[in-house]
Parts: sequence; C-alpha cells; structure tokens
Amino acid sequence: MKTVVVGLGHIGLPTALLLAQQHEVVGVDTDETRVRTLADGDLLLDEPGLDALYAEVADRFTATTAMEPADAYVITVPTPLDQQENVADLRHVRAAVESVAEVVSSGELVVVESTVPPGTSERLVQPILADAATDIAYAHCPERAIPERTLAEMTTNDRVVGTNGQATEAIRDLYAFTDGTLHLTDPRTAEFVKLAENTSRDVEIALANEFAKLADGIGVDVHEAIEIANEHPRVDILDPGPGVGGHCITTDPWFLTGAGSEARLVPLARDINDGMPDHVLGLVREQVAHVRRPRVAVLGVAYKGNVSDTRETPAGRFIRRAENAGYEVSVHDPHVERYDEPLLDRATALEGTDCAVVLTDHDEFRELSPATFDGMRTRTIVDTRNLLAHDTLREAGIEVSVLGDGTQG
Ligand code: SAJ
Repeated sequence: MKTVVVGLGHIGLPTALLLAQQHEVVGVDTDETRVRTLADGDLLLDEPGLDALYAEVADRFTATTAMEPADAYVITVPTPLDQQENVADLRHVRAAVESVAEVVSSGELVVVESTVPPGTSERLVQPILADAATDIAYAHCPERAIPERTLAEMTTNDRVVGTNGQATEAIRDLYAFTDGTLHLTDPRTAEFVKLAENTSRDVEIALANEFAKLADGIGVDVHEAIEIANEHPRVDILDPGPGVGGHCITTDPWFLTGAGSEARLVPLARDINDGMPDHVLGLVREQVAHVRRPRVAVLGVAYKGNVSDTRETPAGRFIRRAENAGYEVSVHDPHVERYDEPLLDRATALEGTDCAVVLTDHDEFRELSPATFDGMRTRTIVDTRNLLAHDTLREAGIEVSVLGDGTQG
C-alpha cells in the first residue's frame, strides 16, 4: 500500500517512518527547507530512536513538496489556536484536504490525525473529499503520543478511530505498527475524545494549582497534603507548577468549547493555569523586594521536565512579565538548544543575580548543591516544582521559597 503523509512535523515524520516499515511512504510538506534538510538526513526532532528508524526505512521513504496519488493519505498538519478568537485555525487542515482531493480516487483511505474541533470531519473534511471521489474510506485518528517518547507511545498506545464505516479494514492494515487496541467509533466522537482527554488534564492541573495557592493562604504544605490525599483509593491529585505548556493542552480546551460555548469550568481552568506565571512573579517579588533593579535567573525553559520542547512554555510568560516588571532575566536550560532568549551555562546564568527561579522539573535540578548558587548577588530561590533539596539549601543560608509550601500566606 503506497501511503502519503501530509505534514512532516512532530507527529507526521515519526508516523511516516513507522508506516515505512511496511509500506512505501511519500512525505509531503509545503516547507521546502524541511524537505531539503530531511533529504540531508537532518530530522530536526529530538526523538529517541528516530534517526535509527530513518536509516532503517530510508529506501521506502521519500519527502517532497508536491502531492502525488497513493492508496492511503494521512494528514498530520498543525492546527494552531487563533489567539485572538480562541478558536482552531483550520487553514492547514483545509489546504491539506484540498490537496489530497486533487489526486484521491474512489475507494481509497483518507485519515486525519490532526487535532480538530468536534464536527470538523463532517462539516469541513468529508464534503471536500465527497466532491472529489465516491466511496472514500475516511477516519479521524487523533494522535496522543508525548514528545520525546513519541515512537514508544505510537507503537504501544491505544488509538481512537472515528470512521465512516468504510475505513475499518484499511485502518487495521495502516496501523499494523501499533500493539495498542483500536477503539472504533464515529469521527465526531473521536474528535471529542482527544479534546476531552487533554481538557481533563488541564482542569486537573488547574485544581492542583488552586490547591497550592489556597494552601499558601492557609499555611499548609500542599505537597505533603497531596501526597497524603493521594493515598485515598479514589483520589489522584496532580502536581502544582508554574502553569501549563506544550502545544496541545494549552489549545485543545479551546477547540472543545469553541467560540460562544456555555462551558464555564474549562475556560476557568485555562485562566487559572495561564495566571500561574503571574503568581510565580509575586513569589519572586517577595524575595527581591529589598533589591534595586533585581536580576533573576530562570532555571528551565522547557515546558516540562527532561524534554527540550519549549512550545507554549509557561517560562515564556514568566520571562515577559519579569522583564516588564523591570527585572533583568538570564536563562539556563540543560536540555534546550534553541530558544527566543539567549541560553547561558548554569554558572553564567546565576552570576550576579538575586533570585533563581526553577520553572522546569528537569532531573538535573534535583540535587543542586548550595555551592551552585555561590555566584549570586543575593542567594534566594523560588522553586515552583518542589524539586530542590530545600533543607540542605536552607542550612547553607539560602532563602528558599516553594510554591504551595504554606509559608507565603
Ligand atoms: N503539568 C503540571 N502538573 C502535573 C502534570 C503536568 O503542571 O501534574 C504541566 C507540565 O509541566 C506541562 C503541562 O502540564 O507544562 C503539560 O504536560 P503533560 O505531561 O500533562 O502533557 P503533554 O502536553 O506533554 O502531552 C499531552 C498528553 N495528554 C494527556 O496526558 C491527556 C499526551 O498524551 C498528548 O498526546 C499530548 O498532550 C498531545 O499532543 O495532545
């Protein structure tokens, strides 16, 4: 089965290479540079196993900017959030479907993996395909792998498959690379499932963040409280932090609610999580209250621990707010190579600063010794992830403030 994969990004490229283990695959991307760098062997993605897989399937995978006919088409283009309207920007999806419609023939398989609002398959995608050819086997199969575990999750996670009924057999053949169960449903439900999963996580993180702020006011250590509460067989509270980042959880709740929805909890959770960088700035402000023109070192700009991905990182929101407040900000992240702000080695980033703000739960930060902070002008730390060895640092005379530990109220 010859398969075309449209969009060679974080999801498209790993999917294309996994498919190429069994099929002839053509990757189509409108970005000429992306296609050229791929031809040069530079995958531009930090994914374990991806380079080896690329080498293994090289003779069954080609990348190009031009659409071509195939037996199956998998669309994995981005669906960004229209920041002004808080609705999905479906222009890439529409363009990808229209380009497939130019070459698709009756009886062939079209799969949309891009995350889309409920109803998009029925209202936008399927009508374009129906005008192009009859009896298209259509499925919406949203991807749910996480960055830097993408191949492992793509080959083991269950999949939700929303088909128009004709796609079932072809879908089993297409996703033969996964050991996960295929959960069959209709496209609209599949669209909803993906958004509900990420929205549920966003709401749960918002609750943890709310608990952290409440605990500070009440004088309780939220981390100890959560640990004990989670011993209950039906309670599983997540961890508070500096806010929610990543490409999906920050956008998917808006795809679910759409413009004008009557949903209240979902937008509120977004608001609570987006407000966390401001709350963290308040903790930093307390630490540097006595300093004229404070200098702040940010430790960690990846959106979560042990990854290099900075998409929608709460660190970005924090840094802009800190700079607007008149602070000088330096940045260090042991995992990140490319970022909007200059990245410094740890000692240089900390040198001459008044507060070190830990924003990402990288393992490297867990055991930072008191000597790490020797070069600071004023030795204070704000730990938003409850990560550091607080007692050891405090014994060495360093002022440590921990989000939610009950001492900020
Ligand atoms: N976070 C917290 N506290 C927690 C857990 C996470 O503050 O207890 C923060 C993280 O630091 C990060 C953000 O939330 O900034 C999101 O991280 P995550 O690990 O919850 O999720 P993602 O964005 O890496 O991946 C999610 C996953 N969805 C679910 O777990 C329901 C993944 O399976 C999806 O494939 C992915 O979104 C996606 O692409 O949709």
